[in-house]
Amino acid sequence: MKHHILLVEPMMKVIEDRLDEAYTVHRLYNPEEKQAIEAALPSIRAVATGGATGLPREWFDRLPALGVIAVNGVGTDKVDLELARARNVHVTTTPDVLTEDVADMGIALMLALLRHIPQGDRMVREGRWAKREPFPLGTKVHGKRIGVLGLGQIGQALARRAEAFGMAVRYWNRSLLDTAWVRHASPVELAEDSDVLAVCVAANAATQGIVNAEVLAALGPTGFLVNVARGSVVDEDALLAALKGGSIAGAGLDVFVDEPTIREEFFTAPNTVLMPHQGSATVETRVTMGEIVLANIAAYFAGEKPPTSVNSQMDKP
Ligand code: 8YV
Repeated sequence: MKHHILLVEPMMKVIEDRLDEAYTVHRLYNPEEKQAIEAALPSIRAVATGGATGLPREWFDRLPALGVIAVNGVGTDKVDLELARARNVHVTTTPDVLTEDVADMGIALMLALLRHIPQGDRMVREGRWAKREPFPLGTKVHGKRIGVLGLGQIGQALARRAEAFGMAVRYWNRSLLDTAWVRHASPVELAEDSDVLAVCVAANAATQGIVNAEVLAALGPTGFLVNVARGSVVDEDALLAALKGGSIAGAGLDVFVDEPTIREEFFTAPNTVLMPHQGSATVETRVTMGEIVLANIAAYFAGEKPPTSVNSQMDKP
């Protein structure tokens, strides 16, 4: 008999096919499965979910047999890790494999923002170029300072790319790292010394709203913000006010607090490039991520420790 698993958000078809082959998959996002899911709750032992979705707390109570939450991503901010540990539930992620793609997205947003790529594309398509409509000059990237907020794997990959573009790298990170890049003592000091502030910091209680009004004021009217981390690390009220008031030059954002529903003010905020959380979204990486999810769930059902469990101090396999 197949084990029951709960799929919280869709994955790639090739991965879902393999899940279907191995398990009875209950799709939480499919309203037609609501009743079947209610009936299956006591037998569901594994959950597969996205990093930005996680698993709401109340599901721990609804799933008494839960043993593993396999996150298809690196963020664990939407899973209560303490509760998981207390309940002896493994939480697994897909480390390493999405680093380069998220860093690419950070650079893509920066270039799109500073060189007006979305506006140019629109102008050409709408025939306005042929009418010789003037196009605003961009901002030179080469020679500018990039401040990387959070110098983990993604931050480092982004910093390496920025260096290749001729940018001077500085960073803020909670812990001191063995690197030649200049470290600033606080996010405010980093923003003060940056033309582009690239947010790569992991979301948790300590980093919630770390990019606040003070940091944005320090970035200043010629400074650009890029966020490929999580919406929650930026104070969106302060960001919208800074964009509207021109106290920062613009923002390139892949992530938002209440995504996929985002605040309507973002649609009209000046100098913004908005993406629907696509940092890790390449075919190659999503296949690799999916394989890690499959491996973690398979290991759990085989009675082994899931290979990329983040709560490794748990005593059971
Ligand atoms: C994914 C992510 O977009 O790694 C993360 O934490 O948020 C992203 O890689 C997401 O997990 C897919 O739903």
